[in-house]
Amino acid sequence: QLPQALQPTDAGVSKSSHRTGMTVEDLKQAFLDNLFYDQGKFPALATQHDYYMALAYAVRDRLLQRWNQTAATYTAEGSRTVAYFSAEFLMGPQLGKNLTSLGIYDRVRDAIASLDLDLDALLDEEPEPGLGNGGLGRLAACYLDSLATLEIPALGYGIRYEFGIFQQDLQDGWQVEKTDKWLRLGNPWEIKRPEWGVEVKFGGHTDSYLDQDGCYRVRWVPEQTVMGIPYDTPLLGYQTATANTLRLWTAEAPESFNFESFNSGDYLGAVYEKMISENISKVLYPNDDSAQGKRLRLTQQYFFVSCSLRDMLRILIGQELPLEKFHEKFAVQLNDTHPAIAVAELMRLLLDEHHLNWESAWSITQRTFAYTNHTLLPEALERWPIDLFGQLLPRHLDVIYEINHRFIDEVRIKFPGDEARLARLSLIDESGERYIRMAHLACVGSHTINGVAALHTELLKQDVLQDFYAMYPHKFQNKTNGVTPRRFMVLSNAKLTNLITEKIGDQWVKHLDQLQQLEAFADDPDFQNTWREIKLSCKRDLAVFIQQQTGIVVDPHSMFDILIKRFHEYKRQHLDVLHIITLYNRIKANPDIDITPRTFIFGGKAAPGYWMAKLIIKLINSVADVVNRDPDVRGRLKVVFMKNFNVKLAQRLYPAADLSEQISTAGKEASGTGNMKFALNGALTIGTLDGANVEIREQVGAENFFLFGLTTEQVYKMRAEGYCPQDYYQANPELRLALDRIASGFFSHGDTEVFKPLLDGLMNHDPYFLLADYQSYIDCQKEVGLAFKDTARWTRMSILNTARTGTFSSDRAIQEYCDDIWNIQPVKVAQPDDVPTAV
Ligand code: NTF
Repeated sequence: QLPQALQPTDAGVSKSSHRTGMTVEDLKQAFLDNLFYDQGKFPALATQHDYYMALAYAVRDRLLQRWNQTAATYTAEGSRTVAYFSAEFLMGPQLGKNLTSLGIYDRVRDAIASLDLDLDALLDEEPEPGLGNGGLGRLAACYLDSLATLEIPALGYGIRYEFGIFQQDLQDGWQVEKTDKWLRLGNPWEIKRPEWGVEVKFGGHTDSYLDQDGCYRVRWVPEQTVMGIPYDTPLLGYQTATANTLRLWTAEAPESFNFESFNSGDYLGAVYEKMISENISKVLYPNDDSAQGKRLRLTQQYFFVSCSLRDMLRILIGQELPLEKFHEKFAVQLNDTHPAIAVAELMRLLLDEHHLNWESAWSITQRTFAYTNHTLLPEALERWPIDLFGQLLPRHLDVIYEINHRFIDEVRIKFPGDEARLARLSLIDESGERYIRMAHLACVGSHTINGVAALHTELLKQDVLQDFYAMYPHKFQNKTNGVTPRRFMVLSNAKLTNLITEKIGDQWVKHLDQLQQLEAFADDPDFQNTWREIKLSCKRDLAVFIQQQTGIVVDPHSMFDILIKRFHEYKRQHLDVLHIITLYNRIKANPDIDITPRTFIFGGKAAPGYWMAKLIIKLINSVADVVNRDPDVRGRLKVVFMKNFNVKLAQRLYPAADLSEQISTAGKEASGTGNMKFALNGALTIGTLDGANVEIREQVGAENFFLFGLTTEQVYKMRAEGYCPQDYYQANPELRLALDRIASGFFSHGDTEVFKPLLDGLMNHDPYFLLADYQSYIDCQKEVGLAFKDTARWTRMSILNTARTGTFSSDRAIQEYCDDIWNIQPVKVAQPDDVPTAV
């Protein structure tokens, strides 16, 4: 019990206005103080980065007040808490986001301007924390924003990778990877908490013993120990006092030196252990949608999961709650199978370290976890070779065998005599080399399993997880993804935000359904004009940026046709390329042809080992070279590849888009979230009936969505009946010409070899049905071109897209998780009294 004087969270804290105050004068003073006292610089020596840091610390001071207040409230109330376990959090830059959340963006701009500095330039200094690959990591970040905004007690748990997703460069049109040294100049948003470090063990063997009570127990005798050190980042909700925590773990050696080696004169040997330990959190695996069974990857997963569960036990015990209440205190969401080892680790902790019996431990475990699946691709389902797993986590292997044993008994009762089913459901794949199936562990160990879009959840039930659906139908739910309007509208599209707020007030930012009120203005010529002017102005901004970055001049009046996402064959970036080549060929054959001018913009990274995806990037750049240089198509076609697509760049692209390309093969994209960000910003979609496209189309209306392509059913049928891409090639002269042009070396300085693997793949297998969907796509694009010329119609469609996509807010998604999966309520945190009401 603390003495009374130390009870308040801000006890003894200086309340002087430059530390917490929100006036322009306070903010300016705080900035100058930080420059002097934290950066140790005066203006003549300070770099732009020093200015950024000084400002970031000034903003962090304001967050800290709310953060401590939040922690104190949660502690006092013993609040039920969501723990979001994710190997990836693609947070994006924090400064602008925090200014928006605090409601001080304009004031800070003024404060900075009064010192003859430019806020945009300082915002640009922030390195991107790229701790994720793509959709899955960005979804986690949107969800943390909604959790704080909805005032739900939550912790994000993950890994503080020293190197995030690689920086993509281009050389001769090929992707080249560079390490991402995001921490080089320091990270002002995090606070290291070494006092909450935990030990994590690996390797060794298990043995058994009888304890004092004569109970048979298993002991894990590990071989290696590393320390997990937490770094905390505050996450402030939008104009609330709730600041939740993102807690990311760094691996350190327990001792900097191995003194035995040190004393024997083996200096290098002495630091070896430190080096090996620190490798664990060194780098993010750059693969999205593929699992490779690498030892370091399993080590990373176990490392952060073990640290996090131990941290949660510390919190539980600190609040004097019994272990039996673990699942009442915490709801854990497993973001895909990456943290699924948590099921075995919590069992181990409860059994071996806290001596609960199996039944109690299992009941707590199952009531703690829920599992989200994010992919239908078979190659992305994680499996670990038994040998590797057993070497690293011998005790967990025992626990998994026991879980499996009991689970298989359950299956036998429900489906007597069905041996084939047992083999399919088993946590161990025994069809060849033996593997542990992490999705199966997650399904058995969780109370709820969800997909991320309606179609995806149906396909999980019918296909990928059909045996689990037969076993546990009550566990399955759908939770369609969502995106945060704070980052992807308020922060990134200030112009549209202001227009919308003028028309319908500012409540839509937290209640995105209210965008519906914009429908009333969809045909209002004045509103339409303003809407168009804003889009044009965003396009102008982007055009300037494109010229700076690439040297390519683009016309803001042309249609901005954008495809940005990770590179993968199923996402079919090369189908877009076939459209570009088709238009190009048409113009070459008929120079006077009437074609709606377009600027094709691409962005996205390919996994470094995914050779075909890299070849598609090369193809885009090769086609761009020819098209952009050809005077015959000038003013009609431009092709731009923006390198190093990340959250920062995304924020420039969504507001400037006319057309959003969502063209994956039906049945392959789990949901997509870029599709939602585009529609929210008034872009129209050309897309297949895949992932959340289906629901976007339902919401915006079929007449405001450009649909093409095979349905999932048709794709399945065609695959079953035998699909022959050659037939399409033979029958379609335009398709043939497009493919032949690539093959002839026309886009590759006469080199007929470079794109051969890509073309051979398309002609002979085409597993993603590009050739089958080609004509439908081309026809649909023609419609798009015509619609764009009818500006009033296009503008109306654009307004309706924004107006009708409110349901794709991550607030809606998180509310559903709270109600249907986590059973958790908001907790009100008091606003600090000295905050002037937000502007
Ligand atoms: C991605 N999955 C899916 O490919 C997207 O369709 C989906 O929108 C996001 O998850 C978020 O749910 C992955 O990134 C992964 F890693 F699971 F393959």
